[in-house]
Amino acid sequence: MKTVIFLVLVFLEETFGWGFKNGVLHNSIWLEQAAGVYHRESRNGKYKLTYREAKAVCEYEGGRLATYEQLEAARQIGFHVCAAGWLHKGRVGYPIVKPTFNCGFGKKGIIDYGFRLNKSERWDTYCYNPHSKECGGVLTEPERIIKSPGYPNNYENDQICYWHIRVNYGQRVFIEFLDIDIEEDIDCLSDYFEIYDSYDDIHGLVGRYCGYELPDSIISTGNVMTLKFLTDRSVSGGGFQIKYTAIDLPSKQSDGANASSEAYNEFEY
Ligand SMILES: *[C@@H]1O[C@H](CO)[C@@H](O)[C@H](O)[C@H]1NC(C)=O
Ligand SMILES: *[C@@H]1O[C@H](CO)[C@@H](O)[C@H](O)[C@H]1NC(C)=O
Ligand SMILES: [Ca+2]
Repeated sequence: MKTVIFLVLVFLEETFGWGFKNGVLHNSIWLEQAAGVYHRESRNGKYKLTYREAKAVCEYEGGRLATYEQLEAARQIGFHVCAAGWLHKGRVGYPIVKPTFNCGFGKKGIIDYGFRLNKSERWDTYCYNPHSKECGGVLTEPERIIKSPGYPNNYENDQICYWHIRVNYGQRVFIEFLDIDIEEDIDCLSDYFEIYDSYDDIHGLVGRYCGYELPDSIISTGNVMTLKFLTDRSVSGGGFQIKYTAIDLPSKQSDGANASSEAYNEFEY
């Protein structure tokens, strides 16, 4: 029974490019890339950003606050997020494609809270960044070495890369770090490399990495993993080199490295 529910939900999610992140229905990175618009919340959780902070979050990733029109254009191609965020000039709203009663008051369109007089109110944010230097790709080989762009030369600033690894169903992904040199700071806020135990950057964050120390190897719970590499405006490094290998290890029990299995737990009601 559980298995059936899981398969159906994953199918729907992949179809619409949506998922739940912190209980919020959220678009996958694939749709966000197509739209050039994406939703961000504070690292401390939902509705924690003032207008000034929201602007900084977008600029930090090389983008800017989305305008109402940009958000609507994204909505037209399916961008849907059930969380109000700051927009250009202090407007607040969120895009609804599929109305429900607990989200968007049953209405479809941009749910518009208008231009806020109080810029100290706390919401999430919507950023626009169509020109991020994208890199990455979809990898289906059983084994491969993934390098940061330009490796072993320094990686570029303002870069965002996603690698989507998909091995045969029933197999799992074994990830080994061969080299890492990413601008180091506490909590890896400037540049970072992230691993998700799922098909997008919404579910199952395994870890965020920066600095020089080689992290432990990781084994996924399923046959997909997503890697994300994000850099800010200044200070670069040699980058990273990792190797993934498809392994025949059908069950989810962990042995050695523990990959998060959050992605799947959510569906086991
Ligand atoms: C503005 O909003 C903040 C956060 O909700 C609140 O603490 C503050 O009192 C508000 N200021 C005014 C003038 O209403
Ligand atoms: C992996 O996680 C499980 C459950 O959270 C825990 O019981 C187990 O000790 C962990 N194993 C390792 C090697 O960390
Ligand atoms: Ca940097």
